[in-house]
Amino acid sequence: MHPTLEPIHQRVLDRNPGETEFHQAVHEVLESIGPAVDKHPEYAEARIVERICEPERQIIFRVPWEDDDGDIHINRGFRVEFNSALGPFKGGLRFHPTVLLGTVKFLGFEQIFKNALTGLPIGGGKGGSDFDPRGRSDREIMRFCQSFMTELYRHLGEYTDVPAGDMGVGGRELGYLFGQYKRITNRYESGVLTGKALAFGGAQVRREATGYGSAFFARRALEVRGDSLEGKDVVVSGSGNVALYTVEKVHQLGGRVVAVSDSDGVVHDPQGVDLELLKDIKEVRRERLRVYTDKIGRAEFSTDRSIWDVPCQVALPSATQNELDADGARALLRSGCRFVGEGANMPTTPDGVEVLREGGVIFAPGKAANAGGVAASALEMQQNASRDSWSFEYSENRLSEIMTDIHDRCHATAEEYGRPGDYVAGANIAGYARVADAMLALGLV
Ligand code: NDP
Ligand code: 2IT
Repeated sequence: MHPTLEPIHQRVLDRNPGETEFHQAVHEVLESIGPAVDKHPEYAEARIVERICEPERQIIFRVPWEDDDGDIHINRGFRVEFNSALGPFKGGLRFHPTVLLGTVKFLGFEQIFKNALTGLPIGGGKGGSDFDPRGRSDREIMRFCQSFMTELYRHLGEYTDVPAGDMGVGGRELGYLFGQYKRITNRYESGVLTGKALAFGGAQVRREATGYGSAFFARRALEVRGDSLEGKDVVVSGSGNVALYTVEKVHQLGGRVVAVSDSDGVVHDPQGVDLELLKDIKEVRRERLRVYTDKIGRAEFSTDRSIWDVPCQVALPSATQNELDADGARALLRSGCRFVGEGANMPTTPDGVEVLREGGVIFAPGKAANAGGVAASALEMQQNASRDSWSFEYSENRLSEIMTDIHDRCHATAEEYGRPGDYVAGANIAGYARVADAMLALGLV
């Protein structure tokens, strides 16, 4: 780490005890922006790094709700409004039992740089709750979302803070959240949430965007090296929103996804997973992945096998943070994997990244590779602001161009700062410089 950043890093650790995921995300960024520190003394003078590491505002609140049996539950809600130099705070909501303040801060911190990389006018934020949606009825989900929004609405606005989905939050949840926001505020403010269903102000391709974008990034990274996804065996962890639409686009681009997973285990289907069946299981029936083998006899479901042991040339971790560690990375190296692109946020551990880097694997960090979701959210905001709606084809083309731009900017920035091929350095420096320039221009706020 650059010597001037070390005390700043230490102060972040001391002031935010126990927030290990936040520490990990900050370390990764500070470790790689050293070359920008030398080139831009004006950033240090304005204390840009210190300011970026401190959220503008953090909201923590009680979320009481009643289940179908009349029992009362108390969850904790969060919204961390991290940085609004480039636009309104923007980032998803995660509903998952593991969510702590440090989880939301890691995601919000990543979001600042990711959103800057899109080149669109969006700041960074994140929110969520330790609510566990698994096994809950639609009515329970609705009551939880209504209670959550009854506090959160006062902090939101299309020019202030614009949430979207993340793990455990999709079109259904955003509908209940929007309904409650509209009821409390008496405003049909479409642009206050993105990822909405098409039935009420949503945009074409937002649902598909993170997965499609991740596949587009992989296509571009291979293309600049004279390679493609054509004929490649691909492993995609998870089977949620990001994973499903990654599978869809990889298949359209000529690759074959041979394994997907959920938190119970791994499906290995060497002939290529059946996407329609997966969508039916996960999106329509909301069932567990293990039922896949009821219909597809040739596939195997395993609870003790690591997905990274499935041989592949491309791996797209798209489930959750720290799911790909050094052992997983070594397994990928053994099977000849050439490219790892993070569909999820921070799915690779620092040790895992190190193994991949030493092994010569092309590695694309989440803040670049999964930026398609939030980019499509910004396009949804544009459409809502102009009361317009674009076609699927037009929206997908915009997304594809944005992903190519993000790739090329990360690639060029890495070269410019003496780290050719290092997308981590390229993404962090390019995102950081964009935010830093805006913060300088806005004065000490
Ligand atoms: P979903 O809730 O739709 O899906 C999450 C998937 O990951 C599920 O299949 C889930 O399985 C699986 N999973 C969760 N924890 C584990 C675990 N410990 N081991 C194995 N599998 C696990 O979420 P998304 O697809 O929306 O999000 C996935 C990742 O992508 C997250 O890191 C998110 O932050 C990131 N992301 C999402 C974007 C979006 O637009 N949705 C945009 C950019 C990034 P199970 O059902 O068993 O829990
Ligand atoms: O991690 C992410 O980029 C998201 N969950 C999407 C955020 C958004 O506002 O669309």
